[in-house]
Amino acid sequence: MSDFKNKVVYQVYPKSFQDSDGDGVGDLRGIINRLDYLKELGIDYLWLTPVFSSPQKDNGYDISDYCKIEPKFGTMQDLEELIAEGEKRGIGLMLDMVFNHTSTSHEWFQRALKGEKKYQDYYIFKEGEPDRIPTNWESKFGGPAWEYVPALHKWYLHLFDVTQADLNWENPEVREELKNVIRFWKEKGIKGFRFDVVNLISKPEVFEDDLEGDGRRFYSDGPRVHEYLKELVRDTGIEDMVTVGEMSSTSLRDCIRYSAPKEKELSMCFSFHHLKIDYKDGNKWELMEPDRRALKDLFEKWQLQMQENHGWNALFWCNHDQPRIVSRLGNEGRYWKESAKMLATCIHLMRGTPYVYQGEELGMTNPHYQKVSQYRDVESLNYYEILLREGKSEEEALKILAARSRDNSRTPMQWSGEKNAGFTEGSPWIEVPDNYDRINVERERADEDSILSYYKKLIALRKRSRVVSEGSIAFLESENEKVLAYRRDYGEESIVVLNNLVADEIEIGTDRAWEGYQKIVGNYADSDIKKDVIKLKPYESIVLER
Ligand code: TEU
Repeated sequence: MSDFKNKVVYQVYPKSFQDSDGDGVGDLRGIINRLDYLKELGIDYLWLTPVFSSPQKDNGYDISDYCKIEPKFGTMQDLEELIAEGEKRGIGLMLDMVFNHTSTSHEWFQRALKGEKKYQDYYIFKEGEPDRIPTNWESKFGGPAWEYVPALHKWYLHLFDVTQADLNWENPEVREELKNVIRFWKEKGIKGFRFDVVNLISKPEVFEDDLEGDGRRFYSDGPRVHEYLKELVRDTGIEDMVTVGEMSSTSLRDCIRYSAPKEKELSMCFSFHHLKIDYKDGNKWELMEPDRRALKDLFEKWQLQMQENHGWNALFWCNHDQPRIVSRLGNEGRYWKESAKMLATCIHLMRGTPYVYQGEELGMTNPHYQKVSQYRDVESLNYYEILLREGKSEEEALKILAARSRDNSRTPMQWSGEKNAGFTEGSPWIEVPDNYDRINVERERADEDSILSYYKKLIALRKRSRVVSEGSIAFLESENEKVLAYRRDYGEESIVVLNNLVADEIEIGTDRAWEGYQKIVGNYADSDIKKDVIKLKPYESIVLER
């Protein structure tokens, strides 16, 4: 496995990063123009969400050709230039492989629709009557997971949008096709891959109704998933590349297997349990205050078990599917800056590889849209209708979207205080939040105390400190749900990390774990550190080193 422990990955959502041609949609050329910014930040890998040919029903996660570039984003030459220009700056490109499904516009699906048996076997088609749906499973974007094709007299499975048909991994020809996609991109000089919902690829032998849930228990970490991953990695020779699997509703046991080096599957996994701590009864569409006790317990459990079993965590708060973390667990008002830095500290110094999602390093917030017409995401638009049908008022439904919509993170990158935050000369495909005059790269770059400057510090610390990249982890203050505290050790080197998760002042004893340590990083200039007690200010983070 390659050495990724001291690396940091930056995620770009191309549609919203930088527009170079004034059509209001970000593009590859825009990213090339911003590479110096990423180099300055100190990141090692750039993960691009899908830029392949796609009708864009799900912003590129509906792929119609895995080896072509969507013209909205640019050309193959642009991508090659991005690879080469990245390389010059020590930044490797990671592409997003959406292998659980293709767009129904993909040639394979189109040929299946025309009756070609070979291509029908590429997908999960079930013979049947229009009034007898094969199972009661639900799509992750709302509604049934099956769609009927009258001309074929068959249903097909789509765990996501109706235009995203699930591939049949049981079919060895499908697996070969997908391996060829990896080979194609590897040849171009791609340095790593992110695999979209890759723990959903193996479906059960028998398709049956789920009497307890929406069907996910039958296909999450499915029966042959480990076998398929091993085969894919082995046959494409990507064991030494950085690979991360997105694992939907996964188990800790499976994540250990996906990421333990001896298994030769992936470098690391994204899991989402820590981002469901404000879902009421596990339901994303029911609001609840964040349960910090649960958050702490999850971090402790996953960090310690992964450590014990040689698994490796991807560390993250934000991505293109999650609301902005400062709006969610931090404070958008008085403690905006402190809380954004504190949240960064929590993640960056644990055991694993940190991911920064575009704009997170600025403390970008949710946009607080007021009208349904401001939303673009297929999931948000579907759920808005579902919530109304369930009897919620428009006002309630909008409140839920404002907290939960994936569009919260998809607003344009805030580069400057100029028109459209410097994202586009044209009219942006999705509205820019109002606060761009205050929260933007130009301002934060010039400010040593900014959130951006703080991210640079954390990234630089990982580069110089083996204890951050390789050290063991042990948790402190386990009983205190307002504090996330841990210690990392590597040989003689050691750091203690203390994070106040709330706006209260908190005193901690922590068995005086900081004796002989000195503060090296923090989000307040002065800290109240005494021999027996540390007083943490609202959202204060202190990193101490021995
Ligand atoms: O997301 C997988 C996924 O299930 C979620 O993050 C999903 O958006 C959320 O749980 C719904 O509440 C991946 C991609 O990251 C996402 O953008 C795609 O839409 C999805 O797969 C389908 O490819």
